[in-house]
Amino acid sequence: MTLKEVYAPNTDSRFDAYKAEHQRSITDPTSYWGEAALDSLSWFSPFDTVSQGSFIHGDIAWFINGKLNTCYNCVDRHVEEKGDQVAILWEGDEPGDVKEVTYSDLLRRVCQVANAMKSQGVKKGDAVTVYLPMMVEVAVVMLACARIGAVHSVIFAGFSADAIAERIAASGSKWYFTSDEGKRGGKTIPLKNISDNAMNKDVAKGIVEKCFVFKRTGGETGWTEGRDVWMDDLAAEQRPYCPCEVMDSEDPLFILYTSGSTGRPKGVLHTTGGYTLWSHVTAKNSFDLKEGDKFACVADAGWITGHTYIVYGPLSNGVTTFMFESTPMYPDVGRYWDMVQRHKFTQFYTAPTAIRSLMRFGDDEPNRYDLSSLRVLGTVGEPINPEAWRWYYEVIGKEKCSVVDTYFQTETAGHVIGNLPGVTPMKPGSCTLPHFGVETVVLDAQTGKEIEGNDVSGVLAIKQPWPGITRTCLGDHERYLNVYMKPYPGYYFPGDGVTRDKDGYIWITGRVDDVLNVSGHRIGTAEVESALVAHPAVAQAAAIGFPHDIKGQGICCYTTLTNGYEESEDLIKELRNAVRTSIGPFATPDMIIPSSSLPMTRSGKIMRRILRKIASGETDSLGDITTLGDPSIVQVLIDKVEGMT
Ligand code: 6R9
Repeated sequence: MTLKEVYAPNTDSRFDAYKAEHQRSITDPTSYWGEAALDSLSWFSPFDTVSQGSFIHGDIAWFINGKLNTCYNCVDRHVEEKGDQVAILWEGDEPGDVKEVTYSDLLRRVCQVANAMKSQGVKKGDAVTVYLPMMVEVAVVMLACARIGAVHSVIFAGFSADAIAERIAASGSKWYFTSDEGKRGGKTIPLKNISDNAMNKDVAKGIVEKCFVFKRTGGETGWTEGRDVWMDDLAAEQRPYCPCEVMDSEDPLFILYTSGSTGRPKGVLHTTGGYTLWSHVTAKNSFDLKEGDKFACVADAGWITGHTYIVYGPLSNGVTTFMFESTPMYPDVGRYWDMVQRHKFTQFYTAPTAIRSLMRFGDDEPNRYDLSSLRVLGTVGEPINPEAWRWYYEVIGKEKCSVVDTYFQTETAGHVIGNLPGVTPMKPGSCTLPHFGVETVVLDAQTGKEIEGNDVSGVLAIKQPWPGITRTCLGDHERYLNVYMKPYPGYYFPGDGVTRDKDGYIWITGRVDDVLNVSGHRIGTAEVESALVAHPAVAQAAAIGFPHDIKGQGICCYTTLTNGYEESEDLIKELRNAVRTSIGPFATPDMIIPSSSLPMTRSGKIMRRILRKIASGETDSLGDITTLGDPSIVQVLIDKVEGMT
């Protein structure tokens, strides 16, 4: 493989134009975003002020008094000119099981579901929980909510009943969507039954008034008369036109729960004008969207990547968006490339973990397929290692496609850092430079002072509000201020470490808080630990991330057992299961290490730094362990971890 540092297409003038436009966007955000909002979105009535508020006060608002509807922007406005164009191209678990939904079809289906919801009493401002597999209906329901002003709270279909129950309770959601079952990788997932379990948990009991169920497999499910409604039947009875609710720019569009370093998952809230604009412009700029494109983001709709880059971003741009029900490995490891060949995708967007796992099977697999339709390859979720980047660029993109490394978070709505295809010279492993309107800085973690110049490291922060920034955590504005705004007053703090290299390029070095990133899934160590200590056998638990070849990070849990419990294979299985049932299978620990004690300072604080080193096998750089209450425990743990790996 060639080992170039910079992959620079001949883009000098375009790169200069980016720099000039970026400069204008941060020096005069009012005129920049005012113009962009009017150019990109359709408003029922325009805003009178572009933005107000600050990070210091946490009172950010954009496009004040502007009225619009997100569903109108994603569907209605495209129908006249391209009603017959495919809006959503869906491929099911089995290869070749394909559905095409045109913009006209989509409008009718969204309207019918919106009317069905209204007929059952769903109102503007109501929270609606959505626990659906990757079927077209997940997009239809999101858009139907947006149409009538209901606030969707989509829960990734890999979450457990406990996790759903907690989210139903937190949002007070009277309305719930699911399907009988889901299909994934040849397996059937009993989504309705999991949902029933969730709705019956103590915290959630009696909250859901109506549970709307779509049919996916026709499998048997439990049924609660009076609460459960077959949505396909109810929707079919409805008129296929439903007027759009006139939404204020700052009316909530959705909440999405995500993990933080402490406490329970937080409901990140996004609003109508700012979110819709951010998803529109970032989808367009990052992926160079053009008329007729077939854009494939193979994430799950239950994460922010799916919200912004399967549903809202591509649809507001009027291209064809792809929805994928299956996995990259089913029925074989050529699945992605087979779909590129059959559907002729123009963009393909996935996560480093998927690239790494496919790379292991060699170049022959992708080389069997015609991938020449591709123009842009995207990556998201974690830093991409240069080796995986080069494989993506050379073997998948044949050195003809741009690889866009897109850095963002649930809280940022869409991309905030990332190269623009054909514009920004690329460096494998660097997410390069900020998007328009985003002013990034490197701060000294201790002093909070900006570090000037290049070739420096620190923590990442953003210096001024952009339209897509989350406005609050549902029901807990204090937490919003504490997590994002107060650590470094005057800045937004995403929680990531960063290096700015000699050319001013940004390299994300990973979370600096207690948040793990496992296969691109964000998991709080506190969530894993509370799942473990809820088990009677566990007295104490510390969950630690360690480098993992495929997943990026694996989870290692150190535990001390309560008196009377003995370490055994069965107990470890049980504890692993406790985490699966509390969060979901994607959070299953890789290692569980029971021990008689954990390394603690004399004041009783668990020394995570040491646990991290032991889990990573970096035992020759443990640092000072003399401050530990019982230094001998360190060798015991080293031996246990070595015995497991
Ligand atoms: C989109 C998404 C956010 C965290 C974020 C960071 C990591 C995401 C990245 C990246 C390096 C990239 N992250 N994209 N790190 N390079 N291109 O994943 O949202 O689930 O909220 O996670 O993911 O650590 O802070 P979310």
